[in-house]
Amino acid sequence: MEHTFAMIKPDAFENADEICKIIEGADFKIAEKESLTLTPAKAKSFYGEHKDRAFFSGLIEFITSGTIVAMVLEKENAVVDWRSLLGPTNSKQAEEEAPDSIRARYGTDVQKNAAHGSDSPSAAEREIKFFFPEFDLTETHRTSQGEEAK
Ligand code: DAT
Ligand code: MG
Repeated sequence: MEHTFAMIKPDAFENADEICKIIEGADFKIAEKESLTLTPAKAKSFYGEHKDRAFFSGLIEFITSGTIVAMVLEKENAVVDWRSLLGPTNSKQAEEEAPDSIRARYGTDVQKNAAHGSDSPSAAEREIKFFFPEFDLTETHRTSQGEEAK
């Protein structure tokens, strides 16, 4: 079973319960879930790959501006399927190309885009460990009936 990292961003925190229902309705198991506010240092580390981009300081300011929900999602093809449910990075583009996507429904533009998803299995592993260092990626956290595995 594959895992990916998902984060509901501050602009969509008020819609977190609704977004979680969409996630579970798309057959993901939410294996971990924690609400927190990122410090600037932690945000810079998480988004380190973008540190030289012009939008970096705005991104850090935005992502630290309120509560986020960090989650581990479990599903076959979790990485690709969560990116697909998210939609394109820019919520304006998402509204055109993927109107049912989470970024179309809950985001606003290229910065305030409601949620994050790991872009590869290796990024998923890094990002899951960043927020949930104890998480066991080798374990399946649900049975085929959708029940909690012990
Ligand atoms: P994604 O979140 O789809 O993986 P990314 O990794 O390229 O996109 O960028 C990380 C985040 O940075 C993205 O969710 C929103 C912000 N961002 C990306 N491109 C931007 C831009 N041109 N202007 C402002 N913010 C941007
Ligand atoms: Mg990315």
